[in-house]
Amino acid sequence: AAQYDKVQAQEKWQAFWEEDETFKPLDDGSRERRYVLDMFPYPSGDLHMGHAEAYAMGDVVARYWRLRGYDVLHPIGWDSFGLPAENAAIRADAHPATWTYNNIETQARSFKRYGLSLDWSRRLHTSDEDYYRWTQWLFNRFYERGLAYRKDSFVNWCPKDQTVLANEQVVDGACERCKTPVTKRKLNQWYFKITDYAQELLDDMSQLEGGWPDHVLAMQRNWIGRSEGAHVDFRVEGRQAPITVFTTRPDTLFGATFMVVAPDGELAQELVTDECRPAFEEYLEQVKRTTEIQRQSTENEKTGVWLGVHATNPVNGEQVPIWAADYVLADYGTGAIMAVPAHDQRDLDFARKFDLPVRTVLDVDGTDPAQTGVATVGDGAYMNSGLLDGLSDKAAGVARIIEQLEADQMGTGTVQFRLRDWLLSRQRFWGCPIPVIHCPSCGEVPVPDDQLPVRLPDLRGAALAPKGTSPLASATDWVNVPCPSCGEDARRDTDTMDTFVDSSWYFFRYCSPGYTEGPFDPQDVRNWMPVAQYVGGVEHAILHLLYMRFFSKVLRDMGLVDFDEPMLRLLNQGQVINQGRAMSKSLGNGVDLGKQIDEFGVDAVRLTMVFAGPPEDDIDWAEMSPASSLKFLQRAYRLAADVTSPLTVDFADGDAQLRKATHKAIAEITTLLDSGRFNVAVARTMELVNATRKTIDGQAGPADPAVREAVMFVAQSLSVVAPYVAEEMWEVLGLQPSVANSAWPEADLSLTVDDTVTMVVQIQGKIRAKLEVAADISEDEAVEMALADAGVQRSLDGRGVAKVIARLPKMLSIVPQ
Ligand code: ANZ
Ligand code: ZN
Repeated sequence: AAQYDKVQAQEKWQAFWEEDETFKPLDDGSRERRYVLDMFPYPSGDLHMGHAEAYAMGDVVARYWRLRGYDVLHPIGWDSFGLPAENAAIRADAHPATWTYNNIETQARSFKRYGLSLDWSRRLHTSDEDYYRWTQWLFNRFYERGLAYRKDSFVNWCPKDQTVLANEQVVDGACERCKTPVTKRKLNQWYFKITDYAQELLDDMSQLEGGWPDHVLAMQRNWIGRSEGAHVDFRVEGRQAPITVFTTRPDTLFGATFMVVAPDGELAQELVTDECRPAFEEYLEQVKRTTEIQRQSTENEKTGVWLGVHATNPVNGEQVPIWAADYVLADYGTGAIMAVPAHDQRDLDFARKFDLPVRTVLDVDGTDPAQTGVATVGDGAYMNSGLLDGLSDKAAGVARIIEQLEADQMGTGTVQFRLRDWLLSRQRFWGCPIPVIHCPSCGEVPVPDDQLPVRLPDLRGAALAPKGTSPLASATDWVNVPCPSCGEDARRDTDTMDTFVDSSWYFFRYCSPGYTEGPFDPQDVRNWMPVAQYVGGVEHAILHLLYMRFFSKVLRDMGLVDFDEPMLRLLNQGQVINQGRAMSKSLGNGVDLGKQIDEFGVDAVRLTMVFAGPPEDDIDWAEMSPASSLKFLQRAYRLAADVTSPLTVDFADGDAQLRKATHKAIAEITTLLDSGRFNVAVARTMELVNATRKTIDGQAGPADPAVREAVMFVAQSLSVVAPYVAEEMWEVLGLQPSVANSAWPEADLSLTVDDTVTMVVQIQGKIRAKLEVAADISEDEAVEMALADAGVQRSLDGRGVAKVIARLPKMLSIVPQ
């Protein structure tokens, strides 16, 4: 029997698609445009099983939409700056570019072999000069808008990588990349002011509901962390300005018996008396050694020191002591809190440890926290609370006290976000240089746009080894430059940008690759964006997806784009695991993608990925059988080889039963692919293959016109998953190449209706209606149809249904109430 030769087919069609530029969009407005985007890869070695799954899913969408007649943009590029390249370069005494671009070439070859429907002409690398030039240009725009600024602060420091980390890159107190426990360091660093957009990043998620997975939206909502509450001012004797605290429970103000400030904030330094300073300094050293996670843990034994000063509680004039303790964070709220031990567990633990007063101001459940050691929270009847006594509802209490504080000018209602500004300075080499020059006279001066890019100097090998300062500082010729504004001797900024900056705008660049007047042509972006489908791993649920949303909003405010949200739909594909666990070197359970492809072919590997389950679910490769996928593909191919009817045949003359199966399959698979249920679509294709085989081997035979119609659709439907075999089938059918250029058929619904039967509807023994219904009608459907009938309605005369007796599909009897 005829066989499809997988290796030969792969080579043949890969060459054809490339030569034909099959996947280059027309971009002329003749068809509706759709942009399908895969998160671009990091060039770490060759492609692996995880890539294979993610890109298979994106390709299903891209190929399907092409068949549906859209002009599809499906680009590829590389996120090619980053630490692994730099570390490899130190080890190999080479330049990071060597490792980077070698890996990119390897991956590019693998992508092509994997049969992805990509437009290679738009390929980009974020480490290319003509890309990072525009990253710097964007930095300048952010700077002009006050959205890029420098400040001194304690930052997360990875002692191993010798670089700062954003909060998002600290996982369980350790460096996300190398797992080394993170410490704190005070540095002057660049930040992007993402907090200006906190409310909008939250609000605009309403535009993403339904298009993005709920759990991703929940994670973003959490990360942004909006809290409603109040700022309350506490006066300190001898100090001009009051200390302002942020609290979500201003209604518990009468129970505030002490204050706590962050030990590593400026306030503590300023407030501490000379007497208390030695103990404080010692405590501060201890705090710097603790990780963020330990600090925030509620389990932790409370620690702290008194600063030697008091403040005045604004509602009752009481003097309360001010402490420094590490459970208060310097960079949340105002870095200072009013402690209400009766109603906040952390404050209560602290009060009991240091013997501070506990005053209950809310009766929640009759218990007394001072006795039980358990803080009571939530709504309760106010007590010892002056103007609040008599109220018993939190919302009312909060509103009442804010009203009073505002009247007395001692506080205001406010909203606080957990989201911090985005720390973007990195003391590493292989990244985009921050385009700023520091001048003794002019201060910080952005490098003028016409002098961009600020190219990386040529450093390699040992020169890149981590020293705690940026490697760029050692390139003195590069560092020392005249000030662009006054000409005096000045120094370049020696930090590079977080690589998440690079990946926050790459999808815009794809719309107009090679554009030289700006990062992108606004008209091209208007044409293609927002992205109709974004595909990538859930590990980016916070970082990348929040940053790129932020960038898009800034670009919108600059007038460069005209939408709020750049990605309308998001698919997080699952992971490929093996024997129940993530693949890892130490477990030795890795599966090599190249070997799988050599053995079973690209189509079988892709089919296995897609058929395994819903795209969002993990795939355990140990439970998969690419061999049976290959067998199925051979079976599908043989259908095409068996067809004997001429090209010009009239399908209308075909076998009715197979036609019905085909058109049912068209209708269902269309709906399934539209709704992202790719695995079920494959299952339906398999059913159609079986039905077609039966017809070929049965009375109708291989010359029946319905067989040709069915096999054509099998090829089209398979082409979104297993493109090589589909092209071979299309060719064997005598059709013009390629199936990727063919038009998705429309289901003829008249062919799919099932046989109908007359159903009699009786009410109290009298026939009230006769309805044409499907032979396999369900009781629910039958009742629904009956109740919709005018005769039945008249007879029921407003009465409900007490009971139905069904002998379907012929008879339905209704007993009214
Ligand atoms: C008094 C109080 C009484 C509080 C009470 C809570 C309960 P969220 O919801 O996370 O915004 N807080 C404020 N700034 C802080 C900081 N920098 N470090 C640690 N804790 C801080 O939490 C806000 C609450 O966390 C604030 O409300 C404050 O404690 C504390 F019965 O103020 B509350
Ligand atoms: Zn100057």
